[in-house]
Amino acid sequence: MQPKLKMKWLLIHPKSRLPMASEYIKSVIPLNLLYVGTLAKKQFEVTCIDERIGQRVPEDFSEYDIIALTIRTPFASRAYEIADLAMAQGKQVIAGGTHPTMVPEEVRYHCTSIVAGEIEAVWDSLASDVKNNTLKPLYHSHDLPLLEDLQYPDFSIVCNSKKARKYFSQIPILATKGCTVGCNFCSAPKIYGGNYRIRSVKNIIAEIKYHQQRCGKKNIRFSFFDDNLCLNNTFLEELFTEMAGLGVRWNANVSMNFAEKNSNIELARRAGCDALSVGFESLSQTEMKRMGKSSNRVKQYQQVVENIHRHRIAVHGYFMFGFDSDTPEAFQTTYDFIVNNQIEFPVFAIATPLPGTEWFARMESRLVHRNWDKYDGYHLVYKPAGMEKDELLNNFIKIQRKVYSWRAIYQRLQRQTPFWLWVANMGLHFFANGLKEENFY
Ligand code: B12
Repeated sequence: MQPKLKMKWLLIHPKSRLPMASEYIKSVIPLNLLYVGTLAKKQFEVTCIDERIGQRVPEDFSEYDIIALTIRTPFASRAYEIADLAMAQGKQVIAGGTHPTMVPEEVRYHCTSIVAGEIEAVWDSLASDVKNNTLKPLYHSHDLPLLEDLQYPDFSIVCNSKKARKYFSQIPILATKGCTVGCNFCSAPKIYGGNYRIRSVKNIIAEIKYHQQRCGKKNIRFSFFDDNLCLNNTFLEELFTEMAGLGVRWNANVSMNFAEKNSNIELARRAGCDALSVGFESLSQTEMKRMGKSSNRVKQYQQVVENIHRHRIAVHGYFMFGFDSDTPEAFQTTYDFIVNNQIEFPVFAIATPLPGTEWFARMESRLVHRNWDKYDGYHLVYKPAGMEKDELLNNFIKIQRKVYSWRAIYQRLQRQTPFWLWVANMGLHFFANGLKEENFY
Protein backbone atom coordinates (compact mmCIF):
# COMPACT_ATOMS: atom_id res chain seq x y z
CA MET A 1 0.00 0.00 0.00
CA GLN A 2 1.26 3.50 -0.88
CA PRO A 3 2.15 5.59 2.23
CA LYS A 4 -0.31 8.44 2.70
CA LEU A 5 1.21 11.69 1.46
CA LYS A 6 1.32 14.60 3.86
CA MET A 7 -0.85 17.60 2.96
CA LYS A 8 1.15 20.60 1.76
CA TRP A 9 0.98 24.00 3.45
CA LEU A 10 2.28 27.16 1.82
CA LEU A 11 2.95 29.83 4.45
CA ILE A 12 3.09 33.36 3.10
CA HIS A 13 4.31 36.65 4.53
CA PRO A 14 3.00 39.26 2.06
CA LYS A 15 4.78 42.53 1.38
CA SER A 16 3.13 45.93 1.45
CA ARG A 17 2.33 47.22 -2.05
CA LEU A 18 3.89 50.61 -1.37
CA PRO A 19 7.27 51.37 -2.91
CA MET A 20 8.71 52.30 0.50
CA ALA A 21 8.64 48.61 1.40
CA SER A 22 11.57 47.92 -0.90
CA GLU A 23 13.12 44.47 -0.93
CA TYR A 24 16.55 46.14 -0.74
CA ILE A 25 15.78 47.11 2.83
CA LYS A 26 16.45 44.24 5.21
CA SER A 27 13.51 42.65 6.99
CA VAL A 28 13.14 41.09 10.40
CA ILE A 29 12.83 37.31 10.62
CA PRO A 30 9.07 36.55 10.65
CA LEU A 31 8.54 35.16 14.13
CA ASN A 32 4.79 34.79 13.55
CA LEU A 33 5.23 32.42 10.61
CA LEU A 34 7.94 30.53 12.47
CA TYR A 35 5.49 29.71 15.26
CA VAL A 36 2.84 28.67 12.73
CA GLY A 37 5.33 26.64 10.68
CA THR A 38 6.82 24.88 13.69
CA LEU A 39 3.41 23.53 14.67
CA ALA A 40 2.35 22.73 11.12
CA LYS A 41 5.60 20.94 10.28
CA LYS A 42 4.83 18.18 12.78
CA GLN A 43 1.86 16.98 10.73
CA PHE A 44 2.13 18.57 7.29
CA GLU A 45 4.72 19.46 4.67
CA VAL A 46 5.57 23.14 4.98
CA THR A 47 7.00 25.68 2.52
CA CYS A 48 7.45 29.32 3.46
CA ILE A 49 7.49 32.33 1.13
CA ASP A 50 8.37 35.77 2.41
CA GLU A 51 7.66 38.41 -0.22
CA ARG A 52 9.58 41.04 1.76
CA ILE A 53 12.89 39.34 0.97
CA GLY A 54 12.09 38.91 -2.71
CA GLN A 55 10.62 35.40 -2.70
CA ARG A 56 7.87 35.21 -5.31
CA VAL A 57 4.36 33.94 -4.60
CA PRO A 58 3.35 31.53 -7.40
CA GLU A 59 0.43 32.35 -9.70
CA ASP A 60 -0.57 28.70 -9.65
CA PHE A 61 -1.23 27.09 -6.27
CA SER A 62 -2.00 23.60 -7.56
CA GLU A 63 1.00 22.16 -5.72
CA TYR A 64 -0.43 23.08 -2.30
CA ASP A 65 -3.44 22.04 -0.20
CA ILE A 66 -3.46 24.92 2.26
CA ILE A 67 -2.46 28.54 1.72
CA ALA A 68 -1.77 30.15 5.11
CA LEU A 69 -1.22 33.90 5.30
CA THR A 70 -0.06 36.09 8.15
CA ILE A 71 -1.67 39.52 7.90
CA ARG A 72 -0.98 42.90 9.48
CA THR A 73 -2.89 45.97 8.37
CA PRO A 74 -0.22 47.62 6.16
CA PHE A 75 -0.03 44.56 3.92
CA ALA A 76 -3.66 43.43 4.21
CA SER A 77 -4.56 44.52 0.65
CA ARG A 78 -1.71 42.52 -0.84
CA ALA A 79 -2.70 39.56 1.35
CA TYR A 80 -6.25 39.79 -0.02
CA GLU A 81 -4.94 39.69 -3.61
CA ILE A 82 -3.09 36.47 -2.87
CA ALA A 83 -5.96 34.97 -0.87
CA ASP A 84 -8.54 35.81 -3.57
CA LEU A 85 -6.35 34.20 -6.23
CA ALA A 86 -5.92 31.03 -4.16
CA MET A 87 -9.66 30.87 -3.35
CA ALA A 88 -10.46 31.22 -7.06
CA GLN A 89 -8.29 28.14 -7.63
CA GLY A 90 -10.37 26.23 -5.08
CA LYS A 91 -7.72 26.24 -2.35
CA GLN A 92 -8.36 26.31 1.37
CA VAL A 93 -7.05 29.63 2.66
CA ILE A 94 -6.28 30.26 6.34
CA ALA A 95 -5.58 33.81 7.57
CA GLY A 96 -4.05 34.72 10.91
CA GLY A 97 -2.14 37.55 12.59
CA THR A 98 -3.03 40.98 13.96
CA HIS A 99 -5.36 42.19 11.18
CA PRO A 100 -7.62 39.11 11.14
CA THR A 101 -7.63 39.19 14.95
CA MET A 102 -8.71 42.83 15.03
CA VAL A 103 -11.19 42.86 12.12
CA PRO A 104 -12.26 39.26 11.33
CA GLU A 105 -15.54 40.56 9.88
CA GLU A 106 -13.59 42.10 7.00
CA VAL A 107 -11.02 39.36 6.42
CA ARG A 108 -13.60 36.54 6.23
CA TYR A 109 -14.56 37.56 2.67
CA HIS A 110 -11.09 36.55 1.47
CA CYS A 111 -10.48 33.18 3.07
CA THR A 112 -11.87 29.86 4.18
CA SER A 113 -10.87 30.26 7.83
CA ILE A 114 -9.64 32.91 10.17
CA VAL A 115 -7.51 32.23 13.20
CA ALA A 116 -8.11 35.11 15.60
CA GLY A 117 -5.41 35.28 18.26
CA GLU A 118 -2.69 32.74 18.84
CA ILE A 119 -2.48 29.62 16.72
CA GLU A 120 -1.37 27.58 19.75
CA ALA A 121 -4.80 28.08 21.34
CA VAL A 122 -6.70 26.41 18.50
CA TRP A 123 -4.11 24.20 16.82
CA ASP A 124 -5.52 20.78 17.66
CA SER A 125 -8.96 21.48 16.21
CA LEU A 126 -7.55 23.45 13.26
CA ALA A 127 -5.16 20.64 12.28
CA SER A 128 -7.78 17.95 12.54
CA ASP A 129 -10.32 20.03 10.55
CA VAL A 130 -7.71 20.56 7.83
CA LYS A 131 -7.19 16.79 7.57
CA ASN A 132 -10.93 16.06 7.52
CA ASN A 133 -11.67 18.90 5.14
CA THR A 134 -14.09 20.41 7.64
CA LEU A 135 -12.56 23.84 8.19
CA LYS A 136 -14.75 26.32 10.08
CA PRO A 137 -14.92 30.04 9.21
CA LEU A 138 -13.48 31.18 12.54
CA TYR A 139 -11.13 29.74 15.15
CA HIS A 140 -10.94 31.87 18.24
CA SER A 141 -10.13 30.66 21.69
CA HIS A 142 -10.74 33.19 24.43
CA ASP A 143 -8.45 31.20 26.73
CA LEU A 144 -4.89 32.34 26.34
CA PRO A 145 -2.50 29.36 26.39
CA LEU A 146 0.11 29.27 29.14
CA LEU A 147 3.52 30.43 27.93
CA GLU A 148 5.57 28.63 30.61
CA ASP A 149 6.91 25.95 28.28
CA LEU A 150 6.32 27.59 24.92
CA GLN A 151 7.92 25.49 22.25
CA TYR A 152 10.64 27.47 20.54
CA PRO A 153 10.41 27.96 16.82
CA ASP A 154 12.31 25.92 14.25
CA PHE A 155 14.34 28.58 12.42
CA SER A 156 15.25 26.23 9.57
CA ILE A 157 11.77 26.97 8.16
CA VAL A 158 12.93 30.41 7.00
CA CYS A 159 16.70 30.50 7.42
CA ASN A 160 17.73 27.78 4.98
CA SER A 161 16.76 29.79 1.93
CA LYS A 162 19.42 31.69 -0.08
CA LYS A 163 17.40 34.87 0.29
CA ALA A 164 17.62 34.59 4.09
CA ARG A 165 20.63 36.92 3.90
CA LYS A 166 18.05 39.64 3.39
CA TYR A 167 16.98 39.22 7.00
CA PHE A 168 18.56 41.25 9.77
CA SER A 169 20.94 39.06 11.71
CA GLN A 170 19.27 39.77 15.04
CA ILE A 171 17.23 36.85 16.28
CA PRO A 172 13.65 37.52 17.36
CA ILE A 173 12.68 35.98 20.66
CA LEU A 174 9.73 36.25 23.04
CA ALA A 175 9.86 36.11 26.82
CA THR A 176 6.40 37.49 27.58
CA LYS A 177 3.17 38.36 25.82
CA GLY A 178 0.73 41.16 26.51
CA CYS A 179 0.88 44.51 28.24
CA THR A 180 -1.12 45.98 31.08
CA VAL A 181 -0.62 49.65 30.16
CA GLY A 182 -3.64 49.76 27.82
CA CYS A 183 -2.74 52.53 25.34
CA ASN A 184 -5.83 53.08 23.24
CA PHE A 185 -3.92 53.39 19.94
CA CYS A 186 -2.39 49.91 20.40
CA SER A 187 -3.83 46.53 19.38
CA ALA A 188 -2.44 44.64 22.39
CA PRO A 189 -5.37 45.40 24.76
CA LYS A 190 -7.80 43.76 22.32
CA ILE A 191 -5.49 40.86 21.40
CA TYR A 192 -4.52 39.92 24.94
CA GLY A 193 -7.29 41.57 26.98
CA GLY A 194 -4.85 43.24 29.33
CA ASN A 195 -3.28 39.89 30.29
CA TYR A 196 0.44 39.51 30.83
CA ARG A 197 1.99 36.06 30.51
CA ILE A 198 5.57 34.97 30.97
CA ARG A 199 7.66 32.02 29.85
CA SER A 200 9.72 30.09 32.34
CA VAL A 201 13.29 31.37 32.59
CA LYS A 202 14.55 27.83 32.02
CA ASN A 203 12.65 27.65 28.75
CA ILE A 204 13.98 31.03 27.53
CA ILE A 205 17.58 30.17 28.41
CA ALA A 206 17.24 26.84 26.59
CA GLU A 207 16.08 28.72 23.48
CA ILE A 208 19.01 31.15 23.69
CA LYS A 209 21.40 28.20 23.87
CA TYR A 210 19.63 26.51 20.93
CA HIS A 211 20.39 29.59 18.85
CA GLN A 212 24.01 29.72 20.01
CA GLN A 213 24.39 26.12 18.92
CA ARG A 214 22.55 26.69 15.62
CA CYS A 215 24.72 29.73 14.81
CA GLY A 216 27.93 28.06 16.02
CA LYS A 217 28.91 31.00 18.24
CA LYS A 218 28.06 32.51 21.60
CA ASN A 219 28.20 36.13 20.65
CA ILE A 220 24.81 36.57 18.95
CA ARG A 221 22.25 39.33 19.03
CA PHE A 222 18.63 38.95 20.07
CA SER A 223 15.72 41.29 19.74
CA PHE A 224 12.93 40.67 22.22
CA PHE A 225 9.64 41.00 20.32
CA ASP A 226 7.67 41.35 23.54
CA ASP A 227 5.07 44.09 23.76
CA ASN A 228 6.70 45.10 27.03
CA LEU A 229 9.48 42.95 28.47
CA CYS A 230 9.46 44.62 31.84
CA LEU A 231 6.26 44.28 33.81
CA ASN A 232 7.26 41.61 36.32
CA ASN A 233 10.32 42.44 38.40
CA THR A 234 10.79 39.04 40.04
CA PHE A 235 10.78 37.33 36.67
CA LEU A 236 13.20 39.89 35.23
CA GLU A 237 15.68 39.55 38.04
CA GLU A 238 15.73 35.81 37.53
CA LEU A 239 15.95 36.08 33.75
CA PHE A 240 18.68 38.72 33.69
CA THR A 241 20.72 36.88 36.32
CA GLU A 242 20.59 33.70 34.22
CA MET A 243 21.42 35.57 31.01
CA ALA A 244 24.50 37.27 32.46
CA GLY A 245 27.56 35.39 31.30
CA LEU A 246 25.90 33.82 28.23
CA GLY A 247 27.75 36.30 26.02
CA VAL A 248 24.73 37.51 24.07
CA ARG A 249 23.64 41.05 23.22
CA TRP A 250 20.01 42.15 23.06
CA ASN A 251 17.47 44.94 22.87
CA ALA A 252 13.83 45.08 23.98
CA ASN A 253 10.74 47.26 24.38
CA VAL A 254 10.29 48.47 27.92
CA SER A 255 7.89 50.81 29.61
CA MET A 256 9.09 53.95 31.25
CA ASN A 257 8.63 52.86 34.85
CA PHE A 258 11.18 50.09 34.34
CA ALA A 259 13.78 52.64 33.40
CA GLU A 260 12.93 54.80 36.38
CA LYS A 261 14.61 52.18 38.59
CA ASN A 262 18.41 52.05 38.32
CA SER A 263 18.87 48.53 39.69
CA ASN A 264 16.72 47.11 36.85
CA ILE A 265 18.89 48.72 34.21
CA GLU A 266 22.09 47.62 35.88
CA LEU A 267 20.89 44.00 35.75
CA ALA A 268 19.79 44.37 32.12
CA ARG A 269 23.23 45.68 31.17
CA ARG A 270 24.96 42.75 32.86
CA ALA A 271 22.65 40.41 30.97
CA GLY A 272 23.90 41.85 27.65
CA CYS A 273 21.42 44.63 26.90
CA ASP A 274 22.88 47.37 24.68
CA ALA A 275 19.70 49.22 23.66
CA LEU A 276 16.26 49.74 25.14
CA SER A 277 13.25 50.81 23.10
CA VAL A 278 11.07 53.32 24.89
CA GLY A 279 7.75 54.66 23.59
CA PHE A 280 8.00 58.34 24.55
CA GLU A 281 5.30 59.00 21.91
CA SER A 282 4.64 62.65 22.82
CA LEU A 283 6.00 65.36 25.08
CA SER A 284 2.48 66.43 25.98
CA GLN A 285 1.16 64.99 29.23
CA THR A 286 -2.41 65.86 28.18
CA GLU A 287 -2.01 63.74 25.09
CA MET A 288 -0.52 60.83 27.01
CA LYS A 289 -3.53 60.91 29.30
CA ARG A 290 -5.94 61.06 26.39
CA MET A 291 -4.25 58.05 24.75
CA GLY A 292 -4.41 55.95 27.92
CA LYS A 293 -0.65 56.13 28.49
CA SER A 294 -0.51 58.16 31.70
CA SER A 295 2.22 55.81 32.91
CA ASN A 296 4.45 58.01 30.72
CA ARG A 297 5.27 60.91 33.00
CA VAL A 298 6.71 63.57 30.73
CA LYS A 299 8.51 65.21 33.67
CA GLN A 300 10.48 61.99 34.12
CA TYR A 301 11.57 61.60 30.45
CA GLN A 302 14.96 63.23 30.95
CA GLN A 303 15.67 61.20 34.08
CA VAL A 304 14.72 57.98 32.29
CA VAL A 305 17.17 58.69 29.48
CA GLU A 306 19.90 59.57 31.97
CA ASN A 307 19.35 56.32 33.89
CA ILE A 308 19.62 54.24 30.76
CA HIS A 309 22.72 56.05 29.55
CA ARG A 310 24.39 55.76 32.94
CA HIS A 311 24.53 52.01 32.36
CA ARG A 312 25.98 52.37 28.88
CA ILE A 313 22.76 51.36 27.17
CA ALA A 314 21.55 53.24 24.10
CA VAL A 315 18.04 54.67 23.81
CA HIS A 316 15.82 53.70 20.89
CA GLY A 317 13.02 56.23 21.26
CA TYR A 318 9.62 56.13 19.54
CA PHE A 319 7.84 59.44 18.84
CA MET A 320 4.47 60.05 17.22
CA PHE A 321 3.04 63.20 15.65
CA GLY A 322 -0.44 64.27 14.63
CA PHE A 323 -2.19 63.92 17.97
CA ASP A 324 -4.94 66.44 18.62
CA SER A 325 -2.91 68.73 20.85
CA ASP A 326 0.12 68.71 18.50
CA THR A 327 0.99 72.06 16.96
CA PRO A 328 4.09 72.94 14.88
CA GLU A 329 5.87 73.78 18.16
CA ALA A 330 5.68 70.11 19.19
CA PHE A 331 8.30 69.31 16.52
CA GLN A 332 10.81 71.80 17.88
CA THR A 333 10.22 70.67 21.48
CA THR A 334 10.74 67.05 20.45
CA TYR A 335 13.84 67.88 18.42
CA ASP A 336 15.38 69.72 21.39
CA PHE A 337 14.55 66.85 23.73
CA ILE A 338 16.15 64.29 21.41
CA VAL A 339 19.34 66.21 20.73
CA ASN A 340 19.83 67.59 24.24
CA ASN A 341 19.41 64.13 25.70
CA GLN A 342 21.48 62.42 23.01
CA ILE A 343 18.89 59.84 22.06
CA GLU A 344 20.84 57.50 19.83
CA PHE A 345 18.06 56.07 17.70
CA PRO A 346 14.90 58.19 17.47
CA VAL A 347 12.13 56.79 15.28
CA PHE A 348 9.13 58.80 14.13
CA ALA A 349 5.64 57.82 13.09
CA ILE A 350 2.49 59.66 12.14
CA ALA A 351 -0.16 58.66 14.67
CA THR A 352 -2.33 56.08 12.90
CA PRO A 353 -5.69 54.79 14.12
CA LEU A 354 -5.32 51.03 13.59
CA PRO A 355 -8.53 49.13 12.85
CA GLY A 356 -10.08 47.44 15.85
CA THR A 357 -8.44 49.73 18.42
CA GLU A 358 -10.32 52.04 20.76
CA TRP A 359 -8.73 55.06 19.10
CA PHE A 360 -9.90 53.90 15.65
CA ALA A 361 -13.51 53.87 16.89
CA ARG A 362 -13.09 57.42 18.19
CA MET A 363 -11.49 58.69 14.98
CA GLU A 364 -13.76 56.97 12.50
CA SER A 365 -15.59 60.15 11.43
CA ARG A 366 -12.25 61.87 10.74
CA LEU A 367 -10.65 59.16 8.58
CA VAL A 368 -9.84 60.32 5.04
CA HIS A 369 -9.75 56.78 3.59
CA ARG A 370 -9.47 53.14 4.50
CA ASN A 371 -6.67 52.24 2.15
CA TRP A 372 -4.90 49.85 4.54
CA ASP A 373 -1.63 50.05 2.55
CA LYS A 374 -1.25 53.48 4.07
CA TYR A 375 -1.98 52.51 7.67
CA ASP A 376 1.72 52.04 8.29
CA GLY A 377 2.54 54.98 10.52
CA TYR A 378 3.99 56.77 7.55
CA HIS A 379 0.87 58.28 5.99
CA LEU A 380 -1.65 60.75 7.22
CA VAL A 381 -4.95 58.87 7.19
CA TYR A 382 -7.13 61.24 9.21
CA LYS A 383 -7.78 64.94 9.61
CA PRO A 384 -5.49 66.29 12.32
CA ALA A 385 -7.01 68.82 14.74
CA GLY A 386 -4.13 71.15 15.56
CA MET A 387 -2.44 71.59 12.17
CA GLU A 388 -3.10 71.70 8.47
CA LYS A 389 -2.09 68.54 6.62
CA ASP A 390 0.80 70.23 4.79
CA GLU A 391 2.06 71.83 7.97
CA LEU A 392 2.17 68.46 9.68
CA LEU A 393 3.88 66.64 6.82
CA ASN A 394 6.38 69.42 6.22
CA ASN A 395 7.41 69.40 9.85
CA PHE A 396 7.44 65.60 9.95
CA ILE A 397 9.99 65.52 7.13
CA LYS A 398 11.96 68.42 8.58
CA ILE A 399 12.42 66.84 12.00
CA GLN A 400 13.75 63.63 10.45
CA ARG A 401 16.22 65.56 8.27
CA LYS A 402 17.36 67.63 11.25
CA VAL A 403 17.71 64.73 13.68
CA TYR A 404 19.59 62.66 11.08
CA SER A 405 21.80 65.48 9.77
CA TRP A 406 25.50 64.60 10.17
CA ARG A 407 25.81 67.32 12.77
CA ALA A 408 22.94 66.04 14.93
CA ILE A 409 24.13 62.44 14.54
CA TYR A 410 27.52 63.54 15.84
CA GLN A 411 25.87 65.41 18.73
CA ARG A 412 23.69 62.44 19.67
CA LEU A 413 26.20 59.61 19.34
CA GLN A 414 28.78 60.84 21.80
CA ARG A 415 28.76 57.70 23.95
CA GLN A 416 29.97 54.20 23.33
CA THR A 417 27.29 53.55 20.73
CA PRO A 418 27.01 49.97 19.44
CA PHE A 419 28.11 49.63 15.82
CA TRP A 420 24.64 48.59 14.58
CA LEU A 421 23.25 51.91 15.78
CA TRP A 422 25.86 53.84 13.79
CA VAL A 423 24.80 51.88 10.73
CA ALA A 424 21.11 52.57 11.47
CA ASN A 425 21.84 56.30 11.84
CA MET A 426 23.71 56.46 8.57
CA GLY A 427 20.92 54.61 6.79
CA LEU A 428 18.35 56.99 8.23
CA HIS A 429 20.43 60.01 7.19
CA PHE A 430 20.05 59.02 3.53
CA PHE A 431 16.46 57.91 4.00
CA ALA A 432 15.44 61.22 5.61
CA ASN A 433 17.13 63.24 2.88
CA GLY A 434 15.20 61.38 0.21
CA LEU A 435 11.80 62.08 1.79
CA LYS A 436 9.25 64.09 -0.15
CA GLU A 437 5.84 65.31 0.94
CA GLU A 438 4.08 63.20 -1.68
CA ASN A 439 5.46 60.04 -0.02
CA PHE A 440 3.02 60.61 2.81
CA TYR A 441 -0.31 61.09 0.97
C1 B12 B 1 8.00 43.18 17.46
C2 B12 B 1 7.07 44.17 16.78
C3 B12 B 1 7.61 44.96 15.77
C4 B12 B 1 9.04 44.77 15.25
C5 B12 B 1 9.07 43.63 14.23
C6 B12 B 1 7.88 43.63 13.29
C7 B12 B 1 7.81 42.46 12.34
N1 B12 B 1 7.83 42.74 11.07
O1 B12 B 1 7.69 41.32 12.73
C8 B12 B 1 9.32 46.17 14.62
C9 B12 B 1 9.97 47.06 15.65
C10 B12 B 1 10.19 46.19 13.36
C11 B12 B 1 7.89 46.67 14.36
C12 B12 B 1 7.60 47.65 13.48
C13 B12 B 1 6.31 48.08 13.19
N2 B12 B 1 5.19 47.71 13.83
CO1 B12 B 1 5.15 46.36 15.22
N3 B12 B 1 4.93 45.16 16.63
C14 B12 B 1 5.72 44.29 17.16
C15 B12 B 1 5.01 43.54 18.31
C16 B12 B 1 5.39 44.19 19.63
C17 B12 B 1 5.22 42.04 18.37
C18 B12 B 1 4.99 41.31 17.05
C19 B12 B 1 5.36 39.85 17.13
O2 B12 B 1 6.14 39.38 16.33
N4 B12 B 1 4.81 39.11 18.09
C20 B12 B 1 5.09 37.69 18.25
C21 B12 B 1 4.30 36.86 17.24
C22 B12 B 1 4.66 35.39 17.40
O3 B12 B 1 2.93 37.04 17.57
P1 B12 B 1 1.84 37.31 16.44
O4 B12 B 1 2.40 38.12 15.34
O5 B12 B 1 0.62 37.84 17.10
O6 B12 B 1 1.53 35.85 15.89
C23 B12 B 1 0.66 34.92 16.56
C24 B12 B 1 -0.80 35.04 16.14
O7 B12 B 1 -1.15 36.29 15.61
C25 B12 B 1 -1.03 33.91 15.17
N5 B12 B 1 -0.68 34.12 13.77
C26 B12 B 1 0.11 35.04 13.21
N6 B12 B 1 0.20 34.84 11.88
C27 B12 B 1 -0.55 33.77 11.59
C28 B12 B 1 -0.81 33.15 10.37
C29 B12 B 1 -1.63 32.03 10.34
C30 B12 B 1 -1.90 31.35 9.04
C31 B12 B 1 -2.21 31.55 11.55
C32 B12 B 1 -3.08 30.37 11.52
C33 B12 B 1 -1.95 32.19 12.78
C34 B12 B 1 -1.13 33.28 12.78
O8 B12 B 1 -0.18 32.89 15.73
C35 B12 B 1 1.06 33.53 16.12
C36 B12 B 1 1.72 32.71 17.20
O9 B12 B 1 0.96 32.70 18.37
C37 B12 B 1 3.52 43.83 17.92
C38 B12 B 1 2.51 43.81 19.04
C39 B12 B 1 1.78 42.48 19.05
N7 B12 B 1 1.60 41.93 20.19
O10 B12 B 1 1.40 41.93 18.02
C40 B12 B 1 3.59 45.16 17.18
C41 B12 B 1 2.63 45.39 16.02
C42 B12 B 1 2.54 44.13 15.19
N8 B12 B 1 3.28 46.44 15.24
C43 B12 B 1 2.47 47.25 14.71
C44 B12 B 1 2.84 48.34 13.87
C45 B12 B 1 1.74 49.31 13.49
C46 B12 B 1 4.15 48.51 13.43
C47 B12 B 1 4.66 49.59 12.49
C48 B12 B 1 3.80 49.85 11.27
C49 B12 B 1 4.84 50.85 13.33
C50 B12 B 1 5.65 51.96 12.69
N9 B12 B 1 5.15 52.74 11.81
O11 B12 B 1 6.75 52.14 13.05
C51 B12 B 1 6.04 49.03 12.08
C52 B12 B 1 5.93 48.20 10.76
C53 B12 B 1 7.27 47.70 10.33
C54 B12 B 1 7.20 46.47 9.47
N10 B12 B 1 7.75 46.61 8.27
O12 B12 B 1 6.67 45.42 9.84
C55 B12 B 1 1.03 46.95 15.07
C56 B12 B 1 0.31 46.26 13.91
C57 B12 B 1 -1.17 46.62 13.90
C58 B12 B 1 -1.90 46.01 12.78
N11 B12 B 1 -3.19 46.19 12.83
O13 B12 B 1 -1.36 45.43 11.87
C59 B12 B 1 1.24 46.05 16.36
C60 B12 B 1 0.15 45.03 16.62
C61 B12 B 1 1.40 47.03 17.55
C62 B12 B 1 0.26 48.01 17.68
N12 B12 B 1 0.56 49.28 17.70
O14 B12 B 1 -0.88 47.71 17.76
N13 B12 B 1 6.99 45.97 15.13
